[in-house]
Amino acid sequence: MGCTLIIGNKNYSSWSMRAWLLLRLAKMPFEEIVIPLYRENSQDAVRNLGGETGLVPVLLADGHPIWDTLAITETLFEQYSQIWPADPTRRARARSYAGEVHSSLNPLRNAMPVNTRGRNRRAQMDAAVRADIGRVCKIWATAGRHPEGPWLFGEFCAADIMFAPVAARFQTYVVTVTPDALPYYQMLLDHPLVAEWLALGAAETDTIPMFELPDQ
Ligand SMILES: N[C@@H](CCC(=O)N[C@@H](CS)C(=O)NCC(=O)O)C(=O)O
Repeated sequence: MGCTLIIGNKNYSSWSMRAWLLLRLAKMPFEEIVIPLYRENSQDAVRNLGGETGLVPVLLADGHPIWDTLAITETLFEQYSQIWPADPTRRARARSYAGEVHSSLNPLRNAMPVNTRGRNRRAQMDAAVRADIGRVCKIWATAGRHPEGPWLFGEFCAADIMFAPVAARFQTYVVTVTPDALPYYQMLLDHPLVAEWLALGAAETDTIPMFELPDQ
């Protein structure tokens, strides 16, 4: 499969981060097109490349556009089975986590816009944001229960990737993670592919003012 990945600014785009990590995990060679986000013509530029919603990421697989992260995940799974756990019960649970991240955690997302190189930023913490943080920590605390490895389902897979930008948010906004979730949080930030993406984001010079919240 010939792959081109259309993504946004690495420092600011959580969904781009997930798709990029998925392709790297699948060891799928790909070309990258970066569209700086939140400019007047950003969405048109994405649409012109085949992304029908104007949002990133978009994977062009043999030229055919796939414009949603879960759809990209499932397409890659058809080629690279390690994207999801081999065991069907674990796989269903991993997909449930991924679905949860994809369709929920809105208070957390809104309070903490992704800014991977930001540090000591202040987020507005209300009960809904705290509940989201609690839910994430509860999931992270389950890591390491499988003999195949220390990740959520043993080996590093798409479920872990879904949480990588959440970990980056927690780092930016200095979120206190529960002690039982802390080892997984640190391990996720230190994963070589995650660290590579964060370094690439840190090297970008563009800024998007609405994602630059004040310091603590
Ligand atoms: N449901 C989409 C979400 C995509 C999305 O929200 N992308 C954001 C970047 S992280 C975007 O393109 N924002 C630009 C805009 O809203 O103009 C997916 O799963 O890929």
